[in-house]
Amino acid sequence: MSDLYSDPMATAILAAEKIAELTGKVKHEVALVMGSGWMPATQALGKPTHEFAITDLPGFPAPTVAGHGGLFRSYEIDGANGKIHALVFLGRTHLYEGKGLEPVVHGVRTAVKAGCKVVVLTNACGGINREYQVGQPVLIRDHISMTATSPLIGADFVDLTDLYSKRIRELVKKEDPTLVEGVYIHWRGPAYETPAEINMMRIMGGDLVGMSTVPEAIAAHALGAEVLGISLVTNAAAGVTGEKLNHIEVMEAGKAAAGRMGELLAKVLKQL
Ligand code: 8IG
Repeated sequence: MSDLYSDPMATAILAAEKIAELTGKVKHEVALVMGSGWMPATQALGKPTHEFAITDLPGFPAPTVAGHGGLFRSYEIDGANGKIHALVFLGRTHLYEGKGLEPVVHGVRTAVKAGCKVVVLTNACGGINREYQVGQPVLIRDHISMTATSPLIGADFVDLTDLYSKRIRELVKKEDPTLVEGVYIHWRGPAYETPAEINMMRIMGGDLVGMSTVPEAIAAHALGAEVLGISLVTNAAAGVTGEKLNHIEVMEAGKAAAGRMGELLAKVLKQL
């Protein structure tokens, strides 16, 4: 018996086989991981053909944060080049939950093993860049990891030069020329940053800060998938406005922007 920690790849293959069995679809082509506040955006994708609890699949722990409901859905979407089968994960495991990185990246590994060649990672995050507005989506151009850890183990010296696919970013910007790009900093959390830490991050070249996405991007890329990252700025990062950060307000800002995010996602999927 393999398990997630002793053999993450074998467990991802088991989970992918279970998805094929549950959905009757041998393959999915695209995966979307929906961050907090992005759930309502999935309405723009139409009706899913299937929905299951994520815990129906091998290797997934139950989520621990309110608003991060653990579900996965299968969609059939009309794309420019025929039907696209999309896997959508609602809710994710975060590094700050203390379960290690295996559960954090299990969803994207499962998706790639289920056939997905493109992985779209969405998140809600803090804006370091003073030009960003709350409710604004930003394409992730690159990242800085501040967690001193990696989902990869062993001599897996993966190149990350084009981690956030330039090809897909250009496609998305053609659909929505108002989109800007930024550098996402991964912070373990669960505490938000201090104002001094945000200042440091700005000097380092960070535009966005959050507690997800980076391990999943690395794990998906290491398995050969193309990655698109989209951040929704739901608060100004610590010290930017002088206001304190509040998880409830952050979730509300996500809900308010869901309409625009939904349209954006639908456009993105049609292009892939
Ligand atoms: I939403 O300001 C959200 N997630 N680290 N900092 C970090 N994560 C976040 C923030 C933020 N806002």
